[in-house]
Amino acid sequence: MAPNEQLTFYTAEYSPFAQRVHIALEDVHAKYTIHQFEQRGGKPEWYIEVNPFRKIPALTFGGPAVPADQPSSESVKLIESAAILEFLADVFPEANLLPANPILRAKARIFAEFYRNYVHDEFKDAFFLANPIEGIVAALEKLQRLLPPSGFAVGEWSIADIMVAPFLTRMSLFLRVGLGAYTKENWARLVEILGSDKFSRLRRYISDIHERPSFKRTWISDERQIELWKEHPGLRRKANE
Ligand SMILES: N[C@@H](CCC(=O)N[C@@H](CS)C(=O)NCC(=O)O)C(=O)O
Repeated sequence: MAPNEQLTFYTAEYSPFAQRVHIALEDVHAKYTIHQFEQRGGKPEWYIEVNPFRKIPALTFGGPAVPADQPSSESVKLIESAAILEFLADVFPEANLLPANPILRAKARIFAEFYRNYVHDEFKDAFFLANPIEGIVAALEKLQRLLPPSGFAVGEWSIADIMVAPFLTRMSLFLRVGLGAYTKENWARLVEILGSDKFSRLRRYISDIHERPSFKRTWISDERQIELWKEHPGLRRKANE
């Protein structure tokens, strides 16, 4: 399969799932066209041809070069960020987004699965639903345990890190500026716990993510992130704090 086929990436500025794909596109040095949706929800009718669920991210691969809002029936339509990352790792093997060693490959997928199955919902529950913070603290502690003493999830940067990067960095940002549905008291506790020595390895990991060129290139500014996420009804602090 030729890595130089046409690629069109459908995204929106705020989207962490889409940022996963954006990071990988940068890591593999792909040539791609970006189609950016301006707001959450309300995708146009033509987009059903690309993603029947009208979600972002999506990628079209191959077929003729056409305007992004007139997708060709000849291109392959790819959806679901985790599957797209695997696809890009396969099509651009020289980028080493998945290690060659089968044990490390399995570990990369385990890390990603762990995040998906045990951390993601705790993040949403604590930050968007104001659930008790113990869940996210315990989940992050376990995620931290999966990390090697230094470096990325399986040593070198891989799809494991790309899967978690947009979420852990948003979590840090939200905490830094107090954006979340949690009460002020729970916010302060969370800041204290995650700032303690116990979480120094996770903090180092998040700061290493921030330093990755592909991450930097795909992260809109902190100010813009805050502006976009402030609009999210779930992140507003409950009145009865
Ligand atoms: N499981 C999907 C989740 C995609 C998803 O939920 N995308 C959100 C944006 S982060 C979305 O498209 N929401 C509807 C919208 O923005 O119109 C994936 O991994 O790609």
